[in-house]
Amino acid sequence: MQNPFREAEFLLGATHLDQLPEDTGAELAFAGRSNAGKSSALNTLCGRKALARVSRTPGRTQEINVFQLPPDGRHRLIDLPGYGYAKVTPRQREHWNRLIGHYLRERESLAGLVLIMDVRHPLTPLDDNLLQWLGPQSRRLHVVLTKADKLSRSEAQRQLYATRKGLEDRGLDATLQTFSALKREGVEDLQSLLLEWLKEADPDAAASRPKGGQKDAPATGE
Ligand SMILES: Nc1nc2c(ncn2[C@@H]2O[C@H](COP(=O)(O)OP(=O)(O)OP(=O)(O)O)[C@@H](O)[C@H]2O)c(=O)[nH]1
Ligand SMILES: [Mg+2]
Repeated sequence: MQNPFREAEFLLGATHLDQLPEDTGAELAFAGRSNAGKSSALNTLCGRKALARVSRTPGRTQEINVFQLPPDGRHRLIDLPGYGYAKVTPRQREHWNRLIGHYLRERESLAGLVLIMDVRHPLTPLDDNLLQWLGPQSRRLHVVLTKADKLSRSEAQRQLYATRKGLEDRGLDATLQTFSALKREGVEDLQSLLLEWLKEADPDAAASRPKGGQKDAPATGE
């Protein structure tokens, strides 16, 4: 299958759920602490330098940013606002928390969540907050320990094992990997997993059909 992520396009930034596109198809959301490296991971996934803004100032991505995937936007990538940025008013923080909480609980088309954590600081209390919002309906969860270039290979592996244990202790069924946007490590693993999720979430999707061509007859009627 060709890589749809390379042709992701920015669609809109939403500060309220009602600004999001119609809740159909399949979305893959990226969440994580402010400055964890979400936007960088998204850019690396898509092989683009500046698809999602990368900030030097933490907390820059304050909206739910929506990127549509070819050919028709039925599949989308979502860059959620980072949590845990200290320099915001309690009101703003409350607004973001509610926004992300509602998104995770209510978004029907959310096929899976990619939780981005700094490999040096995985599973902070704020990450736990987010994981609670995911709720018992247990959406697909993939944990990306990024900035792996900041540690030696063996240290990064140790963090990976510790995080896997931490997730198991919380009763969470998640896949996980190390990643580096800087060194472009782990990109293919992330791409193939997310493609798999899209296929599972929406097997009849237009994305897997040749444009304008004959589509395969599904085994069970559409
Ligand atoms: N060394 C290293 N630095 C990284 C990596 N990924 C991101 N960074 C740096 O970490 C900082 C934050 O990256 P962003 O991608 O903007 O993080 P974010 O999670 O989107 O942050 P907010 O949108 O502000 O919440 C930037 O200075 C990046 O250059 C990585 O894999 N390795
Ligand atoms: Mg960002």
